[in-house]
Amino acid sequence: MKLLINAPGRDISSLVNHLTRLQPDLSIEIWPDVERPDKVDAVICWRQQPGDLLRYPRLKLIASLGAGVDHILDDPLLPANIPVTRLLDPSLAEQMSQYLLNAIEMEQSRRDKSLNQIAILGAGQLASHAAQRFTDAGYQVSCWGRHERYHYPFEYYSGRDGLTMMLAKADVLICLLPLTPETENLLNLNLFSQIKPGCFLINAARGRHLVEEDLLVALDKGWLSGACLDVHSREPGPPDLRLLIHPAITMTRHTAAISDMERLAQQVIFNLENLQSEMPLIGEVEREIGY
Ligand code: NDP
Ligand code: OXD
Repeated sequence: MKLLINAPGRDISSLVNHLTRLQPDLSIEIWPDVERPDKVDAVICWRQQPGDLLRYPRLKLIASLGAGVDHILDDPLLPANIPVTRLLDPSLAEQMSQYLLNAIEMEQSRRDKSLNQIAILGAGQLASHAAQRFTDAGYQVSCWGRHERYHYPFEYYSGRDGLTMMLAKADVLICLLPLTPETENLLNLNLFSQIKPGCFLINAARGRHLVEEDLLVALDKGWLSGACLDVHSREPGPPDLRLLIHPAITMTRHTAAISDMERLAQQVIFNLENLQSEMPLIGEVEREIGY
Protein backbone atom coordinates (compact mmCIF):
# COMPACT_ATOMS: atom_id res chain seq x y z
CA MET A 1 0.00 0.00 0.00
CA LYS A 2 1.21 3.49 -0.81
CA LEU A 3 -0.12 6.44 1.17
CA LEU A 4 0.34 10.07 0.18
CA ILE A 5 0.13 12.93 2.66
CA ASN A 6 -0.91 16.16 0.94
CA ALA A 7 -1.21 18.83 3.60
CA PRO A 8 0.80 21.92 2.60
CA GLY A 9 1.74 24.10 5.56
CA ARG A 10 0.84 21.49 8.21
CA ASP A 11 3.41 19.83 10.45
CA ILE A 12 2.92 16.16 9.64
CA SER A 13 6.04 14.71 11.29
CA SER A 14 4.14 13.12 14.16
CA LEU A 15 1.54 11.71 11.75
CA VAL A 16 4.34 10.05 9.77
CA ASN A 17 5.88 8.66 13.00
CA HIS A 18 2.58 7.16 14.15
CA LEU A 19 1.81 5.67 10.73
CA THR A 20 5.29 4.13 10.53
CA ARG A 21 5.08 2.74 14.07
CA LEU A 22 1.65 1.24 13.47
CA GLN A 23 2.44 -0.18 10.04
CA PRO A 24 6.19 -0.35 9.35
CA ASP A 25 5.74 -1.69 5.81
CA LEU A 26 3.47 1.18 4.72
CA SER A 27 5.08 3.21 1.94
CA ILE A 28 4.54 6.94 2.58
CA GLU A 29 5.03 9.78 0.09
CA ILE A 30 4.81 13.42 1.04
CA TRP A 31 3.47 15.99 -1.40
CA PRO A 32 4.91 17.68 -3.49
CA ASP A 33 7.70 15.08 -3.88
CA VAL A 34 5.62 12.22 -5.20
CA GLU A 35 7.93 9.75 -6.92
CA ARG A 36 5.30 7.24 -8.06
CA PRO A 37 1.91 8.94 -8.50
CA ASP A 38 0.75 5.82 -10.37
CA LYS A 39 1.18 3.73 -7.21
CA VAL A 40 -0.69 5.92 -4.69
CA ASP A 41 -3.61 4.00 -3.09
CA ALA A 42 -4.76 6.52 -0.48
CA VAL A 43 -4.23 10.15 0.46
CA ILE A 44 -4.51 12.12 3.69
CA CYS A 45 -5.40 15.71 2.75
CA TRP A 46 -5.62 19.16 4.19
CA ARG A 47 -6.41 21.85 1.61
CA GLN A 48 -4.93 20.05 -1.34
CA GLN A 49 -4.40 21.95 -4.59
CA PRO A 50 -7.46 21.75 -6.84
CA GLY A 51 -7.00 18.99 -9.38
CA ASP A 52 -4.05 17.34 -7.63
CA LEU A 53 -6.02 14.23 -6.72
CA LEU A 54 -6.58 13.49 -10.42
CA ARG A 55 -2.89 12.59 -10.68
CA TYR A 56 -3.30 9.26 -8.86
CA PRO A 57 -5.05 6.71 -11.07
CA ARG A 58 -5.07 4.00 -8.36
CA LEU A 59 -6.55 6.20 -5.62
CA LYS A 60 -9.11 4.36 -3.47
CA LEU A 61 -9.42 6.51 -0.33
CA ILE A 62 -9.34 10.24 0.43
CA ALA A 63 -9.00 10.91 4.17
CA SER A 64 -9.28 14.34 5.76
CA LEU A 65 -6.63 15.34 8.23
CA GLY A 66 -9.43 16.81 10.35
CA ALA A 67 -13.12 16.51 11.17
CA GLY A 68 -14.17 18.78 8.31
CA VAL A 69 -14.14 17.74 4.66
CA ASP A 70 -15.18 21.01 2.99
CA HIS A 71 -11.54 21.67 1.99
CA ILE A 72 -11.60 18.38 0.05
CA LEU A 73 -15.08 18.62 -1.44
CA ASP A 74 -14.47 22.24 -2.53
CA ASP A 75 -12.14 20.90 -5.24
CA PRO A 76 -14.03 21.19 -8.55
CA LEU A 77 -11.75 18.49 -9.99
CA LEU A 78 -12.20 15.98 -7.19
CA PRO A 79 -12.18 12.48 -8.69
CA ALA A 80 -15.64 10.93 -8.56
CA ASN A 81 -16.69 7.79 -6.70
CA ILE A 82 -13.78 7.61 -4.28
CA PRO A 83 -14.78 7.42 -0.61
CA VAL A 84 -13.96 10.50 1.48
CA THR A 85 -13.55 10.11 5.24
CA ARG A 86 -13.30 12.59 8.11
CA LEU A 87 -11.64 12.21 11.50
CA LEU A 88 -13.83 10.90 14.30
CA ASP A 89 -12.06 11.64 17.54
CA PRO A 90 -13.40 12.00 21.10
CA SER A 91 -10.40 14.12 22.08
CA LEU A 92 -11.29 16.64 19.35
CA ALA A 93 -14.80 16.87 20.81
CA GLU A 94 -13.46 17.35 24.34
CA GLN A 95 -11.02 20.08 23.25
CA MET A 96 -13.84 21.86 21.45
CA SER A 97 -16.09 21.68 24.52
CA GLN A 98 -13.36 23.19 26.70
CA TYR A 99 -12.77 25.98 24.18
CA LEU A 100 -16.49 26.81 24.12
CA LEU A 101 -16.85 26.69 27.91
CA ASN A 102 -13.89 29.06 28.26
CA ALA A 103 -15.39 31.47 25.72
CA ILE A 104 -18.76 31.43 27.52
CA GLU A 105 -17.16 31.91 30.94
CA MET A 106 -15.07 34.83 29.66
CA GLU A 107 -18.17 36.48 28.24
CA GLN A 108 -20.09 35.75 31.43
CA SER A 109 -17.41 37.50 33.48
CA ARG A 110 -17.80 40.68 31.35
CA ARG A 111 -21.57 40.97 31.95
CA ASP A 112 -23.97 41.53 34.85
CA LYS A 113 -26.69 39.39 33.29
CA SER A 114 -26.20 35.66 33.38
CA LEU A 115 -26.04 33.50 30.28
CA ASN A 116 -28.35 30.52 30.71
CA GLN A 117 -29.59 29.27 27.37
CA ILE A 118 -27.07 27.90 24.91
CA ALA A 119 -28.21 27.15 21.36
CA ILE A 120 -25.94 24.99 19.22
CA LEU A 121 -26.17 24.83 15.43
CA GLY A 122 -25.32 21.17 14.86
CA ALA A 123 -26.13 17.95 16.67
CA GLY A 124 -23.19 15.81 15.56
CA GLN A 125 -19.91 14.63 17.07
CA LEU A 126 -18.79 18.00 18.44
CA ALA A 127 -22.20 19.52 19.21
CA SER A 128 -23.51 16.52 21.16
CA HIS A 129 -20.36 16.29 23.27
CA ALA A 130 -20.47 20.04 23.99
CA ALA A 131 -24.19 19.83 24.83
CA GLN A 132 -23.39 17.24 27.49
CA ARG A 133 -20.58 19.35 28.95
CA PHE A 134 -22.82 22.46 29.05
CA THR A 135 -25.62 20.48 30.72
CA ASP A 136 -23.14 19.18 33.31
CA ALA A 137 -22.07 22.80 33.94
CA GLY A 138 -25.71 23.82 34.62
CA TYR A 139 -26.67 25.50 31.33
CA GLN A 140 -29.90 24.94 29.40
CA VAL A 141 -28.97 23.56 26.00
CA SER A 142 -30.68 23.13 22.66
CA CYS A 143 -29.28 21.75 19.40
CA TRP A 144 -30.32 22.17 15.78
CA GLY A 145 -29.76 19.50 13.13
CA ARG A 146 -30.83 18.59 9.64
CA HIS A 147 -32.72 15.39 10.41
CA GLU A 148 -35.76 14.97 12.60
CA ARG A 149 -34.92 13.24 15.88
CA TYR A 150 -37.29 11.77 18.41
CA HIS A 151 -34.89 10.43 21.02
CA TYR A 152 -32.13 12.98 21.43
CA PRO A 153 -30.90 13.62 24.98
CA PHE A 154 -31.06 17.44 24.61
CA GLU A 155 -33.75 19.85 23.49
CA TYR A 156 -33.71 19.51 19.73
CA TYR A 157 -34.90 21.51 16.72
CA SER A 158 -34.72 21.06 12.98
CA GLY A 159 -35.96 22.97 9.94
CA ARG A 160 -36.28 26.73 9.52
CA ASP A 161 -39.18 27.07 11.99
CA GLY A 162 -37.21 25.10 14.55
CA LEU A 163 -34.26 27.41 14.04
CA THR A 164 -36.43 30.51 14.56
CA MET A 165 -37.78 29.09 17.84
CA MET A 166 -34.31 28.21 19.07
CA LEU A 167 -32.85 31.64 18.19
CA ALA A 168 -35.57 33.53 20.07
CA LYS A 169 -34.34 32.29 23.44
CA ALA A 170 -30.59 31.95 22.88
CA ASP A 171 -28.21 33.79 25.22
CA VAL A 172 -25.30 32.16 23.38
CA LEU A 173 -25.39 30.86 19.80
CA ILE A 174 -22.66 28.41 18.79
CA CYS A 175 -21.98 27.26 15.24
CA LEU A 176 -20.68 23.68 14.96
CA LEU A 177 -22.00 22.88 11.50
CA PRO A 178 -20.10 21.44 8.57
CA LEU A 179 -19.62 23.87 5.70
CA THR A 180 -21.98 22.77 2.92
CA PRO A 181 -23.94 24.61 0.23
CA GLU A 182 -26.88 24.68 2.69
CA THR A 183 -24.93 26.07 5.65
CA GLU A 184 -22.64 28.56 3.89
CA ASN A 185 -23.53 32.16 4.93
CA LEU A 186 -26.19 30.89 7.35
CA LEU A 187 -25.01 33.34 10.01
CA ASN A 188 -26.33 36.45 8.30
CA LEU A 189 -28.32 39.58 9.11
CA ASN A 190 -31.64 37.81 8.61
CA LEU A 191 -30.67 35.21 11.22
CA PHE A 192 -29.27 37.85 13.59
CA SER A 193 -32.55 39.81 13.32
CA GLN A 194 -34.39 36.79 14.76
CA ILE A 195 -32.06 36.22 17.67
CA LYS A 196 -32.71 37.13 21.31
CA PRO A 197 -31.28 40.67 21.61
CA GLY A 198 -27.81 40.74 23.14
CA CYS A 199 -26.98 37.13 22.26
CA PHE A 200 -23.29 36.19 22.18
CA LEU A 201 -22.09 34.38 19.03
CA ILE A 202 -19.36 31.74 18.88
CA ASN A 203 -18.28 30.42 15.47
CA ALA A 204 -15.91 27.47 15.84
CA ALA A 205 -16.85 25.73 12.58
CA ARG A 206 -15.85 27.48 9.34
CA GLY A 207 -15.38 31.13 8.45
CA ARG A 208 -17.74 30.90 5.48
CA HIS A 209 -20.69 30.10 7.74
CA LEU A 210 -20.62 33.76 8.74
CA VAL A 211 -21.27 36.84 6.63
CA GLU A 212 -18.65 38.93 8.40
CA GLU A 213 -20.06 42.24 7.16
CA ASP A 214 -23.42 41.28 8.73
CA LEU A 215 -21.77 40.47 12.05
CA LEU A 216 -20.39 44.02 12.20
CA VAL A 217 -23.87 45.44 11.47
CA ALA A 218 -25.53 43.19 14.08
CA LEU A 219 -22.99 44.31 16.70
CA ASP A 220 -23.61 47.96 15.80
CA LYS A 221 -27.36 47.49 16.15
CA GLY A 222 -26.96 45.68 19.50
CA TRP A 223 -28.61 42.53 18.15
CA LEU A 224 -25.48 40.70 19.24
CA SER A 225 -23.43 41.69 22.31
CA GLY A 226 -20.19 40.18 21.02
CA ALA A 227 -18.59 37.30 19.22
CA CYS A 228 -15.80 34.78 19.60
CA LEU A 229 -14.46 33.55 16.26
CA ASP A 230 -12.04 30.65 15.93
CA VAL A 231 -12.36 30.76 12.16
CA HIS A 232 -12.69 33.42 9.49
CA SER A 233 -13.45 33.60 5.80
CA ARG A 234 -9.94 34.42 4.56
CA GLU A 235 -8.10 31.40 5.97
CA PRO A 236 -5.28 30.50 5.59
CA GLY A 237 -4.59 34.25 5.15
CA PRO A 238 -5.05 36.91 7.85
CA PRO A 239 -8.58 37.96 8.86
CA ASP A 240 -10.35 41.21 7.96
CA LEU A 241 -8.71 43.82 10.19
CA ARG A 242 -12.12 45.17 11.23
CA LEU A 243 -12.85 41.87 12.96
CA LEU A 244 -9.43 41.72 14.56
CA ILE A 245 -9.60 45.16 16.17
CA HIS A 246 -13.30 45.18 17.07
CA PRO A 247 -13.64 45.53 20.88
CA ALA A 248 -16.57 43.09 21.04
CA ILE A 249 -14.88 40.36 18.97
CA THR A 250 -12.36 37.85 20.28
CA MET A 251 -10.46 35.88 17.66
CA THR A 252 -8.39 32.71 17.90
CA ARG A 253 -6.41 31.05 15.12
CA HIS A 254 -8.42 27.97 14.19
CA THR A 255 -7.06 26.19 17.24
CA ALA A 256 -10.27 25.34 19.12
CA ALA A 257 -9.65 21.64 18.58
CA ILE A 258 -6.51 20.17 17.05
CA SER A 259 -6.53 16.76 15.36
CA ASP A 260 -4.80 13.99 17.30
CA MET A 261 -2.28 12.53 14.85
CA GLU A 262 -2.14 9.15 16.60
CA ARG A 263 -5.90 8.80 16.35
CA LEU A 264 -5.79 9.86 12.70
CA ALA A 265 -3.07 7.32 11.91
CA GLN A 266 -5.08 4.55 13.62
CA GLN A 267 -8.24 5.47 11.73
CA VAL A 268 -6.49 5.62 8.34
CA ILE A 269 -4.76 2.26 8.86
CA PHE A 270 -8.02 0.70 10.00
CA ASN A 271 -9.74 2.07 6.90
CA LEU A 272 -6.99 0.83 4.56
CA GLU A 273 -7.53 -2.68 5.97
CA ASN A 274 -11.30 -2.34 5.63
CA LEU A 275 -10.94 -1.17 2.05
CA GLN A 276 -9.07 -4.34 1.20
CA SER A 277 -11.69 -6.53 2.85
CA GLU A 278 -14.57 -4.41 1.48
CA MET A 279 -15.80 -3.55 4.98
CA PRO A 280 -17.43 -0.18 5.89
CA LEU A 281 -15.08 2.73 6.52
CA ILE A 282 -14.97 4.79 9.70
CA GLY A 283 -16.00 8.42 9.15
CA GLU A 284 -17.10 8.10 5.52
CA VAL A 285 -19.08 11.20 4.51
CA GLU A 286 -21.91 11.55 2.02
CA ARG A 287 -20.16 13.47 -0.72
CA GLU A 288 -23.40 14.72 -2.30
CA ILE A 289 -24.60 16.28 0.99
CA GLY A 290 -21.20 17.59 2.02
CA TYR A 291 -20.68 16.00 5.45
P1 NDP B 1 -20.79 16.11 12.31
O1 NDP B 1 -20.89 15.69 10.88
O2 NDP B 1 -20.67 15.05 13.36
O3 NDP B 1 -22.08 16.98 12.68
C1 NDP B 1 -22.62 17.91 11.81
C2 NDP B 1 -23.97 18.34 12.34
O4 NDP B 1 -24.45 19.41 11.53
C3 NDP B 1 -25.03 17.23 12.29
O5 NDP B 1 -25.73 17.19 13.49
C4 NDP B 1 -25.93 17.66 11.13
O6 NDP B 1 -27.30 17.33 11.30
C5 NDP B 1 -25.80 19.18 11.20
N1 NDP B 1 -26.12 19.77 9.90
C6 NDP B 1 -25.49 19.61 8.72
N2 NDP B 1 -26.10 20.30 7.75
C7 NDP B 1 -27.14 20.92 8.33
C8 NDP B 1 -28.17 21.77 7.85
N3 NDP B 1 -28.24 22.12 6.58
N4 NDP B 1 -29.11 22.21 8.73
C9 NDP B 1 -29.06 21.83 10.02
N5 NDP B 1 -28.10 21.03 10.56
C10 NDP B 1 -27.16 20.58 9.71
O7 NDP B 1 -19.61 17.15 12.40
P2 NDP B 1 -18.65 17.47 13.64
O8 NDP B 1 -19.50 17.75 14.83
O9 NDP B 1 -17.59 16.45 13.76
O10 NDP B 1 -17.90 18.80 13.14
C11 NDP B 1 -18.62 19.95 12.75
C12 NDP B 1 -17.68 20.93 12.07
O11 NDP B 1 -16.82 21.53 13.03
C13 NDP B 1 -16.70 20.33 11.06
O12 NDP B 1 -17.34 20.10 9.82
C14 NDP B 1 -15.63 21.40 10.98
O13 NDP B 1 -16.00 22.33 9.99
C15 NDP B 1 -15.70 22.08 12.34
N6 NDP B 1 -14.48 21.83 13.14
C16 NDP B 1 -13.78 22.90 13.60
C17 NDP B 1 -12.66 22.72 14.36
C18 NDP B 1 -11.90 23.88 14.90
O14 NDP B 1 -10.82 23.71 15.45
N7 NDP B 1 -12.41 25.09 14.80
C19 NDP B 1 -12.16 21.38 14.69
C20 NDP B 1 -12.98 20.33 14.18
C21 NDP B 1 -14.10 20.56 13.42
P3 NDP B 1 -27.80 15.79 11.34
O15 NDP B 1 -27.15 15.21 12.58
O16 NDP B 1 -29.27 15.90 11.47
O17 NDP B 1 -27.30 15.15 10.08
C1 OXD C 1 -11.09 20.15 11.45
C2 OXD C 1 -10.52 21.42 11.77
O1 OXD C 1 -11.95 20.11 10.58
O2 OXD C 1 -9.40 21.44 12.29
O3 OXD C 1 -10.70 19.14 12.08
O4 OXD C 1 -11.14 22.45 11.58
